[in-house]
Amino acid sequence: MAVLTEAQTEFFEAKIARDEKIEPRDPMPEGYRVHLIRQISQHAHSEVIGMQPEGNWVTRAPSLRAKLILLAKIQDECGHGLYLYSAAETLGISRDEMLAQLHAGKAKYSSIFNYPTLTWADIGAIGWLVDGAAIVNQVSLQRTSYGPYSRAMVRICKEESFHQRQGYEIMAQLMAGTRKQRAMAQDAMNRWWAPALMMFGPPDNDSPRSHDAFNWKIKRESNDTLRQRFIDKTVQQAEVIGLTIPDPDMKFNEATKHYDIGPLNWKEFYEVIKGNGPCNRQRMDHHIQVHEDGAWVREAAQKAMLNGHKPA
Ligand code: BYC
Repeated sequence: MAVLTEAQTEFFEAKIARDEKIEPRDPMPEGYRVHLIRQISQHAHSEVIGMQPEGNWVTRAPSLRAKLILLAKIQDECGHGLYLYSAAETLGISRDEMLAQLHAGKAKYSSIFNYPTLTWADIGAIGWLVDGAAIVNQVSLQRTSYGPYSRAMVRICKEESFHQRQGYEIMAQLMAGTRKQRAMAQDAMNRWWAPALMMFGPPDNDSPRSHDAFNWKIKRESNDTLRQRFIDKTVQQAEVIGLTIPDPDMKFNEATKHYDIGPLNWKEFYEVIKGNGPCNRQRMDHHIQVHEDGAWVREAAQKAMLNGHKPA
């Protein structure tokens, strides 16, 4: 780990002050590099682990059209993981190291993917609420200070907006259906609403990483600001299709022009990110198993590369 010279520190700070992107070969403080590796690798792991709850419904999608769209969405998530692992690799960590950290429980992934997908409506709720929340966070991250991360976000956001509409379409179709279908959609809404709000991270007064993240312009808006933006957008979308927000305390605040919500269960959030959510064990076991099963593919690909074969 090289300590920056005074001139290098000045160069880095001047670029940050001018809102210019930091690029892989630029001098950067060690803390900045480590902070980014943590966040980008956790973001990548989230995309990849996020394929599991959706994959649960590929064979049971209610039509060929729904199945094709779901498959395309899951493939997109895999692609997002790849852009993000590549962005993190520019900071001097290998993909193997990132995966080892995930498997050892040292790297987190988004809390949201530790909840089960019990019905087809959950696929709608994930697309609409989870991808919807991800977009709000990621649009903000397009302005992050690290060039490769920022550019990955631009590309990812374009695809996420299609995902969000895919989910909303499923919810709208169910809400236009039978009493049983409407109940199924509402049940999914009831189970996914609070976990989706907690995706934005802990409240601002309990967010230890935010201070550095703001100084280095990695984070451009706070957890609570983004959470509120998502709430304001989503309440109206729910109303249009007749879904009820599962929060008896929620009300529109005339003074602030925002929706106020009731308390969230942060104890549950911390349990989930500690590994004690409903599906943590299942998600990690599956990831490790598939990684081990795929070892021969990685070995064969590496040997082929060493023998001079270029990927197609
Ligand atoms: N889940 O100080 P804080 C998708 C951790 S996937 C788990 O506020 P920060 C999709 C946090 O890491 C989209 N852990 O941290 C894919 C920290 O612990 P460590 C995923 C969380 O970094 C498939 C501690 O709590 N998006 O779209 O300033 C299908 C304190 O938090 C969570 C991203 O990853 C959480 N929800 O802010 C469908 C976005 N929240 O690391 C959809 C990129 C907090 O110190 N990440 N923690 O051990 C970020 O924007 C920020 O890292 C966060 C947290 C806003 C999440």
